[in-house]
Amino acid sequence: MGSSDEKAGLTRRGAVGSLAALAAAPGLATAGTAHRPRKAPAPFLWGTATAAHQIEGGNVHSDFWLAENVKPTVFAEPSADACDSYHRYGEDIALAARLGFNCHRFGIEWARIEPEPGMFSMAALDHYKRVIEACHAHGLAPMVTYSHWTVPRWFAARGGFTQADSPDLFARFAERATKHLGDGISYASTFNEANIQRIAAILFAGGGDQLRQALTGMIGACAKASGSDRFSMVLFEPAERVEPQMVKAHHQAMAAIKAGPGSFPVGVTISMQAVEAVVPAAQARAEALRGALYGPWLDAAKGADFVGVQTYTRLRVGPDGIVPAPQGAEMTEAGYEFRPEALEDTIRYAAKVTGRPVIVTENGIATNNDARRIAYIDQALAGVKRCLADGIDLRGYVHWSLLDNFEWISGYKQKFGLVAVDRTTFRRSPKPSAVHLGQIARKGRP
Ligand code: IFM
Repeated sequence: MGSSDEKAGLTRRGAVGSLAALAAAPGLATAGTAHRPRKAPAPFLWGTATAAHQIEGGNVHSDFWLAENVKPTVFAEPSADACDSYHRYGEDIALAARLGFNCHRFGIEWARIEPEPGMFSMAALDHYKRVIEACHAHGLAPMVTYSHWTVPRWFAARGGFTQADSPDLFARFAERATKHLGDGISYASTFNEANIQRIAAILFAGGGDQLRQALTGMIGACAKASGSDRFSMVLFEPAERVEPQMVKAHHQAMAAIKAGPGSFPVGVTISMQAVEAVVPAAQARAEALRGALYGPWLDAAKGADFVGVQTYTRLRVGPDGIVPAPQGAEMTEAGYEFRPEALEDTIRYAAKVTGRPVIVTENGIATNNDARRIAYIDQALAGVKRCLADGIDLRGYVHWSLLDNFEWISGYKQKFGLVAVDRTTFRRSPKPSAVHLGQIARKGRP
């Protein structure tokens, strides 16, 4: 006989059990059964997000590892050991649970699971099984990202998602991973920020010709090092070259994941920044930009169980195109405007366009001033609250990120974490913002 809490399903373990069960219940369960009435409201998801390459360390079979280490490279520094989370995942998960969260978003790394074409590593799959088990042991619902930008080096060297058969290869990986891990998964997304090429085009435009040349040099060096005439990385391709195959890959992977084992909601996450016209005359242009940036993937998400919204700032549009932040605006360490209000806008837009449940799968700020992180969180959550009050089907808030980590081409300088990581000892030190958000999470509804 368990305690009365256990009987009532109120223990942390019980809460996750019921999360998984409710996830599989009507409402968020499957696109096919979406119109059945919900039996009971699922607990609001409160979590932190991470990505395999950004925290694990030693991701040597991935395309990014090569790109970080060739010359020339656009990376400020290599990922190297990252946060050593490949070995310290247990510590990370226990910490997230202690802080008060009920969900943990992390990635499984294709390059580790399939380091050579068709060669699947049971050791890597078992590793991720242990990560999932650790989540359950600590009362966290595992939310798994199947692809967070990195691909196996062999896949990049054959042309990545520019190739017509790339959806089959991605779906094969998704199928093998799900066969091994599906039983324990509570939520999954196929791609992280599937539309990243469209956002990167805006971000990278600031780097001008110099960045473009450096990118060409780096990709050429990667191709040469791989004995290939090409090397295709998700982050650095123009959308037109990869998006059609990635959309197919999403659908095929979703079908492979749905084949089980396991029965859990599957979505796709989209980088969605608010898009605002600075004058009425720019309204049509702003709408057109919003449609171009998010449209194809919001369409794809209409057939998914949820849409993952990932918001950091806003884009301002004038009659001639994107304009800078207003003079004197507070800027984050990532170089864009401090704009927590953007989240409310993107949640509303994603819900309206897709008609699907929304989960905020990322939202956060790069700052060395943790008091500004707390202010950012509070203002973003005020928007979350208004969305819920208006009846928007919003199922959770997952903050980017649990740890200070490898911020892609910027290296380790930008601090998005609720928890600081010593770069030599890997010691984790929660910041006041971690305690702050954890306390909010413990209360349940925002
Ligand atoms: O670090 C990234 C993450 O990998 C994807 N979304 C945005 C984050 C902050 O830039």
